[in-house]
Amino acid sequence: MKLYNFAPAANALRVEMFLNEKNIQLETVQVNVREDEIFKEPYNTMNPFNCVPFLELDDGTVISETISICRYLESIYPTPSLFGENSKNEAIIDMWNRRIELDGFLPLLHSVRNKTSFFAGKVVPGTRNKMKQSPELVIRGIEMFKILLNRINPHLEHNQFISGEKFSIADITGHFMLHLSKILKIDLKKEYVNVFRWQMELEKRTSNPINNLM
Ligand SMILES: N[C@@H](CCC(=O)N[C@@H](CS)C(=O)NCC(=O)O)C(=O)O
Repeated sequence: MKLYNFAPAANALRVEMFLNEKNIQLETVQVNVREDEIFKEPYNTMNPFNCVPFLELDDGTVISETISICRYLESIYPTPSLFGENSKNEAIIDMWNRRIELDGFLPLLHSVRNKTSFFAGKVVPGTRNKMKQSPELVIRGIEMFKILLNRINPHLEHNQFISGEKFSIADITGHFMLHLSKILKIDLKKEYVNVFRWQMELEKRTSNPINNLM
């Protein structure tokens, strides 16, 4: 099994944090998406969605999508469990992961891609075209994130982690959502104290791969 990744990319780092939490070592190939290697062969054929991360199994099957890769690895390396240990926990963790990913991580990802000049010509992940960056999408992404913040801030007053007492895949998604909010210079400390406390806790984890990038 081989993981195709690119260390600085947010989704690549999500998988890396998952591997660190489980202490899994995988053979990894760095695909430099910044230099468009992802559009060259064999990568273009392996993942025609032209994104990292993706996982190649020994029989040649390719699995892409961050959460799908992590789910597959969880089934092979079940402990510590990051997707839940029983039907109820699994559903609750999945619920939180979806809320964080759909209502926070993705809106902010689009804010960053529509704002930073680095992403001009690449506003949709895995594409190179003339689609224009849209300042309205930057604002909309931040507004959507704030709706989520207003919902999770009270929840985090009584819950150490987003899905309860145990760290899970939903916290990994949350960590990278909050990382994107830092890139956009959104201040959480004053208005969203519980989210800020959660952010500090996630940043301190030894599995946090962002610590190794600095
Ligand atoms: N839906 C995919 C998205 C993956 C994705 O957006 N990957 C980005 C890096 S964070 C990428 O490879 N972008 C390549 C590019 O736009 O050039 C997932 O969840 O894994």
